[in-house]
Amino acid sequence: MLSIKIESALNKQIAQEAFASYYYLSMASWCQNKGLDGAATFLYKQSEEERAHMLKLFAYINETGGHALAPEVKKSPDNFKSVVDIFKLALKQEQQNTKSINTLVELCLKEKDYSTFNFLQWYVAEQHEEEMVFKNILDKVDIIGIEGKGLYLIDKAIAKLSLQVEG
Ligand code: OFO
Repeated sequence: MLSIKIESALNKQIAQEAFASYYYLSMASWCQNKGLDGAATFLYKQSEEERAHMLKLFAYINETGGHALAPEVKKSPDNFKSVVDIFKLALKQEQQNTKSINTLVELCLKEKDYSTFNFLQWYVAEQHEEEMVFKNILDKVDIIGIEGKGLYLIDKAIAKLSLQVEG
């Protein structure tokens, strides 16, 4: 049985995952508009994954005696400076979500809710994985650069990544 405190913290996390899903959707759409199909495919997939993370929370809360609530989602920006800017913002978004998950984990320990603590370990691992993927993309951007054919090559490399990433 979830305590009110943990239930409400998990519902806040639902809003975080929903925001991440819409944020990536907005980034994907921008990339598609610019003809960056590899980055668009990757980000659409990432958006789906964030939605799946949100639904996993819905299931857990409702299975544990709580009530999962559909969140109010803050508006995502529609425009971005560049694809590099997008991946920098995406990494920042992941780092913020890692902080949010860590705060939740700490709360579970404080409240002695070991079941939710255990449930959240999946998210801890997932955040590690996602931060790594976005850092990896930014490293590629640093190495290849976006001049000349660089942007095309980076888009191709990101397209390849979207075939590998599961979450
Ligand atoms: Fe939900 O995994 Fe990233 O944010």
